[in-house]
Amino acid sequence: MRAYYHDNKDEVDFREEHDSGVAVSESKLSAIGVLYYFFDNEEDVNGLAKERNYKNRDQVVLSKDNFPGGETALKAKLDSFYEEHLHEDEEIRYILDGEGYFDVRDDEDRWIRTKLTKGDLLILPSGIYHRFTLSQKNYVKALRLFKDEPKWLALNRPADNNKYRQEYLNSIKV
Ligand code: KMT
Ligand code: NI
Repeated sequence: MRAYYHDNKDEVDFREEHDSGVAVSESKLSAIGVLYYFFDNEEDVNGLAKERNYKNRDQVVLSKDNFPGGETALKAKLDSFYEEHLHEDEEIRYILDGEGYFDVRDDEDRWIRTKLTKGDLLILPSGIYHRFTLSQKNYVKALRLFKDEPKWLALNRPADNNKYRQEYLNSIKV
């Protein structure tokens, strides 16, 4: 995992690195409720999931070559992941293969880009604004773990009055 401030120049291709050159530490991430782990095996992922009371999961493959519905469907999916949004539950993402970027908003509303590769695991708190994109490798295989039923609901920004958004903001106050 590598984390840094996004250069905010993504008019051309959001799958590029967009590294502003300013690195972001794991402790900065944890201060905004984003937790990072590295696990080289799924057993350890299962352990963490159990500890945090996760009950559901699925596996997602995003790839140009074998996405159901082909490239047009993949493009639509990726566009929706890249729309800034939040979820009402905490979620774990574990990269099994390939790579991708999770962008999360910091406490001053700046984009932090995290580049995740095989073995990287990120916990996103409920209520955080974020977005996802593939890198130029155009391939990721990931586990998505959910506390309860998989909630596909993505609330696009603005969702500022949402209860979980409010709770999130309170949780990161210093
Ligand atoms: C999300 O929450 O935005 C996602 O799960 C994106 C795809 S997971 C590789
Ligand atoms: Ni999301």
